[in-house]
Amino acid sequence: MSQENEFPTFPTDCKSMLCKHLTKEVFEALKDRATSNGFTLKDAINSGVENIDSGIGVYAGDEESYFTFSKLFDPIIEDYHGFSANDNHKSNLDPDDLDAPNPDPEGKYIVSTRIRVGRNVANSPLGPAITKEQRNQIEEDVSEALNGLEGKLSGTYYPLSGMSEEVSAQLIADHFLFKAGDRFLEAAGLNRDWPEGRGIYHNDEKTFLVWVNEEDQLRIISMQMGGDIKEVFTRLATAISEIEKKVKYSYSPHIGYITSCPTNLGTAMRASVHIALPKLATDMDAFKAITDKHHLQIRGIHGEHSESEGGVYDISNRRRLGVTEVECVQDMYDGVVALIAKEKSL
Ligand code: ADP
Ligand code: ILO
Repeated sequence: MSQENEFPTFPTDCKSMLCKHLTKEVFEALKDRATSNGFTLKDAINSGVENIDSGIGVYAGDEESYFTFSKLFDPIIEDYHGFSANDNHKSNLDPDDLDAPNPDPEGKYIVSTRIRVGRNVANSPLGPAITKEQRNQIEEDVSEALNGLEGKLSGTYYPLSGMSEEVSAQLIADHFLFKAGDRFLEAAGLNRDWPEGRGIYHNDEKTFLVWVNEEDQLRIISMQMGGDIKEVFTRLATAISEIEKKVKYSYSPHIGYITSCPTNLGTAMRASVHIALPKLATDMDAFKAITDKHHLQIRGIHGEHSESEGGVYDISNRRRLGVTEVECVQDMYDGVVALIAKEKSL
């Protein structure tokens, strides 16, 4: 986008939700607005303007962004989550309501299970608009809260500053740590002052982890090998409520947990399995028919925007807003059962 705050032009084959919903009229109505943190429309759309291959293309700088720029965010939220401006979010983190016996007790298909939620700290700007001092303060407060966790959640906080290249590369390869230099986050202003203020907390077994100050201020993660989805969910639910005793999360009754990317609003939950489906992978239409039916997303095994390796895919819930946490995991579970049944039949 030019410095003059002009309507951005996108190539005709651009598929992002930004280029679909940023009409000239919406742009003109919002272009001179700013939130009380000084976050502008230009800041909100920069990632999608610089990365024309974005799927979404927008980020919020604070909770206010969702209201100040609602003419752009509302249609994107409705398009992604099927959630309208009149709906209200709902929450249910009770593991007893989840019907998910291990779909693969012999371990033939499911390599590992991971469920994460995003959380941000109440009354703070989000990552795209935060100052270095505010970010460092959040790191201090959150790491102190995490270091006080007990029992199976007890662990250690490792700041990224000072972590050796070797250790961080291994943590990334093992799927525990976020990657540096993501170009979508870079253009959203989320990589400013890197690596200061960022870090990872984990217990000894690395079944419970928290990313600090990546795309969201907290990414609370429960993961383990195999397909015991209920055990992973139960650990996560306990961790979320234990951390909440010390950190107040940013939450709106309308759009749920506030996150910097609108795809994560609501539950902010992504429940995934890494699953080997080598036969089904040869018929992507059949594969996608099942994932679409169960509202699932297919990713590669090194995170978003990565490719599959050896017929192993990352399968996760797509909807996060207007559905409960239990429903998010149930979507994933029901779809995985259907995928395994199809793979077995081939
Ligand atoms: P998100 O944090 O939004 O869920 P990514 O898709 O970037 O985002 O994944 C983050 C990391 O988590 C990546 O290293 C990815 O390989 C890993 N991961 C995701 N799902 C699983 C899983 N079921 N088992 C093991 N690792 C996983
Ligand atoms: N801004 C990126 C990613 C969108 C959804 N994923 C995450 C990690 N928030 C895009 O528009 O493709």
